[in-house]
Amino acid sequence: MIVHDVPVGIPVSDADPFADDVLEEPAPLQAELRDAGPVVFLRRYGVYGLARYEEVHAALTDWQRLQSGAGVGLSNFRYERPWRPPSLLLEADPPRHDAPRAVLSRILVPRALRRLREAWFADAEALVDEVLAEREFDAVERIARAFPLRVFPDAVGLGPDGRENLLPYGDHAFNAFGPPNHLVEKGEPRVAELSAWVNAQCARERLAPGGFGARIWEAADKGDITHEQAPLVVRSLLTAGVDTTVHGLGAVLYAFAADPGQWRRLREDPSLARVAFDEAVRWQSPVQTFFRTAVGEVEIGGTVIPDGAKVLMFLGAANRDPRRWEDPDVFDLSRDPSAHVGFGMGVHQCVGQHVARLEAEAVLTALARRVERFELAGPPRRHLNNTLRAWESLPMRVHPA
Ligand code: HEM
Ligand code: OVM
Repeated sequence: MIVHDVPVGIPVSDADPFADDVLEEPAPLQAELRDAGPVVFLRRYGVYGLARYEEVHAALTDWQRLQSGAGVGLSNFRYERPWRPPSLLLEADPPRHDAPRAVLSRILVPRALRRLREAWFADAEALVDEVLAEREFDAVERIARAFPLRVFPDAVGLGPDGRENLLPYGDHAFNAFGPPNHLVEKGEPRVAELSAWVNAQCARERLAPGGFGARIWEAADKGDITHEQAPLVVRSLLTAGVDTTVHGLGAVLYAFAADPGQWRRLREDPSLARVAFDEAVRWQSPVQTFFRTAVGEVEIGGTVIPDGAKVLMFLGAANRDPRRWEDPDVFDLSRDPSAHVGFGMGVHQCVGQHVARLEAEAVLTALARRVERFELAGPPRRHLNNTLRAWESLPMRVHPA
């Protein structure tokens, strides 16, 4: 273990937030870090951790002093070469961030998604019919993975071949924000092959007319972004748009399986579907952490963070901070979860959140119509990732309505 010099006067932790046992169950460390103080030095990695809602929220909205351009993982692009050319959105700061961001947000705003709604609701109904024929199935495989893979690649305009590469590529990208541990090593043998496939799909000729991808290229024709930028903006969709929604759906399905009373409420009032999804995103935080890099000396909660230091924001801990949330560990449809930081906050706040919500609404609405109750039919298993909170398997038994 590398031990970094410790700054004076601030709480220090030797814990490893990326160790398997912490990834398996992060709650105890999150509570410890929140209670230790507004800023905690994580000696193993030499980074400054924020686990309270107030500080995480403030950090997310302070792009001037906490940059994303040096990477939003542990790796500091000021000193280390990124594993792939940096994202023009996630890993860029204003003003360079702004044009790619404006293009994607216009393509992914709710009114632009309206024409997908009917088709996605019909797809969800069809998928629910298929699984209901079985009574017992793995909800990760048959719903959480199956639905996004059924609708999202078509919406982007991808061809039929190679779609099985999307999840492994995203999984590695999210692992790569963490330290170079065994989870990153596990992904490395396939990085070249997966990256080559993803990069090839970003070319104009590969993207069907009318899809998100083609619209990005049209924005380049209009001069909103350059033609050199277009493929990297498409790459953002392919990197960030699949694993996140899969694990978001896994989170909400698990929540309802574990609490039949909440499922009854959703069935009584299916218009709660979106609140339910956001509450699940708060409660499980499919994206658990992101980093920033200090620009100059940055004071947070009385601690001066030196220029170039990495700051680790625990979104999952902030989303369960009892200083902000009443009974934070309870999944509760009667709360207003809308201020959660599970999609981030500020200029980088998830540009795909309306896509994620539409997918979830389609799935939950179809299930609410046809499923009286579901329950776990066996022990659920976690999928470990340095950044994502995920299920590998959710054995489910359903009782049709
Ligand atoms: C940004 C989470 C779904 C595309 C973010 C950020 C978070 C996040 C926390 C902020 C990053 C930061 O502040 O550094 C999630 C979760 C999702 C989800 C929990 C599902 C439940 C999606 C989808 C797409 C997408 C479906 C694409 C259609 C992006 C992109 C960014 C982003 C491109 C970068 C935005 C920017 O830097 O301006 N997401 N996301 N996400 N997300 Fe999502
Ligand atoms: C990107 C991106 C955005 C959000 C999350 C993410 C792998 C990637 O723009 O490539 O995770």
